[in-house]
Amino acid sequence: MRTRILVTVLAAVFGVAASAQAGLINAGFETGDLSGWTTFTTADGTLGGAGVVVVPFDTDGDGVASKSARFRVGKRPGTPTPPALEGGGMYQSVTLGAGTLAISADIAAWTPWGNLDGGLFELLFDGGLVDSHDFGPIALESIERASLFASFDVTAGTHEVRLRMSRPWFEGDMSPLQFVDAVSLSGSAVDDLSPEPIPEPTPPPVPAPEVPPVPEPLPEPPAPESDPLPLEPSVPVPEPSPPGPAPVATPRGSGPRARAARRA
Ligand SMILES: [Ca+2]
Repeated sequence: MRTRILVTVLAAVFGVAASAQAGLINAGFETGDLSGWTTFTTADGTLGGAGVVVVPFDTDGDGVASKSARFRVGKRPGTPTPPALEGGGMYQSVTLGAGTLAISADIAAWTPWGNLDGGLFELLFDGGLVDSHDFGPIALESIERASLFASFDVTAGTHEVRLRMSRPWFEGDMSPLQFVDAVSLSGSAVDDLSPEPIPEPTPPPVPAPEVPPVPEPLPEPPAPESDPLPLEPSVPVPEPSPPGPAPVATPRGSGPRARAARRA
């Protein structure tokens, strides 16, 4: 019974969350992949020869690695020169209420080689640029970090959040890597769509268990009449035996020598 109620509540919670999509799916890439996101490239851009992967990386610089989306953007090899800003990124749709929306994201660039451009990061909302950061030249074996942030009012409905990264150079094995993590939406536009907390269902009153009548204590069994202690069997005290007849004194010297002596 309890299990069935719990399942119903969970289904209700997730059902509401899934239908409203109030907030980004997999905003911190903790699924280990790009679930919830759709990738794209610019006309002559690439996201990297190895594709986009999710790897542990300290994108926000707090000393702790967290799963982050990793790109290696640039102009796709083989496309005609001169190079333009090329690359790509990812986006997803989100349903919002009317109100204020704040978007933020942690970004970083890293290279073991050094490069003229770590990447231009752009944050777009419904296709419009709302914030950007250009890492520019990046030194040998260095990690550069920044964050994107924008806050504005939105109307109720479905909107698109997009991150675009680009560089003016060809992408190759020695190109710098771009990282994105903790894409976050907050504000009243998100809060208003958050599912109402569902109160715990009141469990039906549990009838008090019938208390079985306490059985009357059984009358104590009458104490058995105590038999008189059996008399100790009388042990006949043996009469002291009467003294025997006094021993007759044997006259000394009853032998032949004595008789001879008395005769002398
Ligand atoms: Ca993460």
